[in-house]
Amino acid sequence: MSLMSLQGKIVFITGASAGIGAATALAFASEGARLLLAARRAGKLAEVASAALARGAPSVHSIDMDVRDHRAVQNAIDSLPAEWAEIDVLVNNAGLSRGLDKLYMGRIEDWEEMIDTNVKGLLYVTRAVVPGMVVRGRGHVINMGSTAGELTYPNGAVYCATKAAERSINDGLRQDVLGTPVRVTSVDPGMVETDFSLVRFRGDRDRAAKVYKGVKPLTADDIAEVIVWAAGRPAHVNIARVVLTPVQQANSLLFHRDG
Ligand code: 8X3
Repeated sequence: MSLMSLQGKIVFITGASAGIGAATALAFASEGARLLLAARRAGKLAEVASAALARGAPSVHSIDMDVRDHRAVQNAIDSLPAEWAEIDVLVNNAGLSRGLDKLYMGRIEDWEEMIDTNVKGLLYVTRAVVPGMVVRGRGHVINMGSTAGELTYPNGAVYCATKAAERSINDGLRQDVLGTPVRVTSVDPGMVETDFSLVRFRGDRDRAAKVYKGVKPLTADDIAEVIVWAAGRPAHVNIARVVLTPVQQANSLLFHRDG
């Protein structure tokens, strides 16, 4: 079995300034990959870039990009310097949740932000990057899904719908690249302790902390390890989907909380 060496590979990660995206950047850096990092927060992204270089990435190129703007996404990919243009691995990580409300009481602007980022943003980046992979005859797209995409939970209909859409897009893309060597993977975590809940509750730390109460959640590093593992499989192996949860979580509705 010949594992895929990640040394010198160009890995493009969206939402790379924090959480799972930042942890994934560092994990690929440890494998000697070259990192193309995109996010909206240039300051935070610069910190991740420095840490990645310290971890062993031979080079890092950062792009200030909002995945919700399809022209900006296409332009960013079209204008990459030649030495960065041949993306080997795309990690479609940018995503967020906003609010936890009954559907009929939800805020329209929260819905737009989630749908524009998690669904349309994923499509825009995929549309801009995958044609080059098909032409080059190599590439791997790794999408961030969620247990929320398998089973809808109360007050989360729109967020869960965006992750159900990710599941459909992931499976559709795999069918549409069939006949090329391009691989397509979805990594679907349950509860992960990042700024996810803080963002969902717009900075309300007490409410965010309650989400993780009595449960030992997954960490961003746990997810990054799985992403790097999927990318490192031999070229003939496609990992279609990985679902991972804390031991204290059975699915998106059922937890065992201590105390
Ligand atoms: C994140 C998992 O259950 O908090 O996608 O929505 S959950």
